[in-house]
Amino acid sequence: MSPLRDIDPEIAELIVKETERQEYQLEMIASENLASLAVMEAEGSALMNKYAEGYPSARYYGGCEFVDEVERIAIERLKILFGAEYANVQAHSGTQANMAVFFAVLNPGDTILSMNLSHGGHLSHGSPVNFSGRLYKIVHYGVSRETETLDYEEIRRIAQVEKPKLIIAGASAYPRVINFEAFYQIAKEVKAYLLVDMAHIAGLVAAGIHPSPVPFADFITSTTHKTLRGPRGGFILCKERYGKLIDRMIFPGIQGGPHMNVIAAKAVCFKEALQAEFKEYQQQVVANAKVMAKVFIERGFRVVSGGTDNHLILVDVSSKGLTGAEAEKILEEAGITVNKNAIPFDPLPPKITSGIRIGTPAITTRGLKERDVEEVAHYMCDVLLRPEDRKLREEIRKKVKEICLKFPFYRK
Ligand code: DSN
Repeated sequence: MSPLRDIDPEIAELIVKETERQEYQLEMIASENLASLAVMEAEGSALMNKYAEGYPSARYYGGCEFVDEVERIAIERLKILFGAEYANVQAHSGTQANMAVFFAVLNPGDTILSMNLSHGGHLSHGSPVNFSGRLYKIVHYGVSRETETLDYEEIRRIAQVEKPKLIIAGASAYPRVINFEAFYQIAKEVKAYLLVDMAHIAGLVAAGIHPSPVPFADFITSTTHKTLRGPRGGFILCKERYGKLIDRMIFPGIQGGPHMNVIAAKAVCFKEALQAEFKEYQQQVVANAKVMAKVFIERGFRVVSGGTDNHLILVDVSSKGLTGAEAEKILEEAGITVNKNAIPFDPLPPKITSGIRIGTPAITTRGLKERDVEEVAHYMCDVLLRPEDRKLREEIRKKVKEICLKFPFYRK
């Protein structure tokens, strides 16, 4: 930190504050995780200085011999990790990965069938405020009102009526297993391409805990920083026959130079994910989320779909007279970070919401196990059930800090 302190103490100080926030609070935003020091070292390396437009051995710049090797290693590891035919590791983000797939197979005005954002989908799957919603005709499926889970017969019905050119499976707030084979059958029946955006569950898929979309999808997009626990970034997997098309759509289609430092960090993340401990970690992530759901239900909260199969739960806090925004604030004051989140058929607007989304990837990285999560979940329920009690929030904040001191933030 010293060169930064010398040159820019203002930014240095803010980095220290944010690092301490992450270190002494419990991070339960379902899309966040804590990358290892090895990943951070690779991302903060001299590779960030290198321009390398193009692909290994076919660059528009000299001096690429070492970054070529880095990108080749990242691609090979990623293909092995997911058993995929083809991989592109240059996408700067999940949204860029999705954009490249759309540009590869769609023309403006074509129809996409995807999950409704308010039922757990994602902005880049066709929200009107996103490029995807502006360029394409979007038709949504959602979850069933009764079960709050995907109803594949209903998705089939919509697909048969709307005849989409692309179907997207994947979500950012869906706590249940997604049946990729069912999506594949539907896509085949209506002759649509199938894109699986597995950003949230990529780590679970890599560890074999969630069924893999690889045998079923034409294209798979993901980020690298959620359950996969790498740097912020994206990637695309596809069948060999689409590989060159996808490469061209990422560069020169929608991006310029790849971020070679980030690609190096992705390679490190993929190596970590190939280790046996990664599977144990992912199993613990799910076990911890199940405990979290159990406690919330025992304490009288309504949990969307009645529980979870993955790394997150959605709690309907309106069942206790709170809005999502209020619950997020109360938990923050108690040292616990979550995000307000729409629940299916939410009557409240997205900036208020009736729910909160709670994820276990980051706390599991710190080493919390079922007993610890049970304790934390009770603290969360305690403060949410007594929203007027500020003193209780201060007390819980101290307890949360003790837990944080017990479970290290930094990991080699
Ligand atoms: N914004 C991310 C999330 O929180 O789920 C998805 O990209």
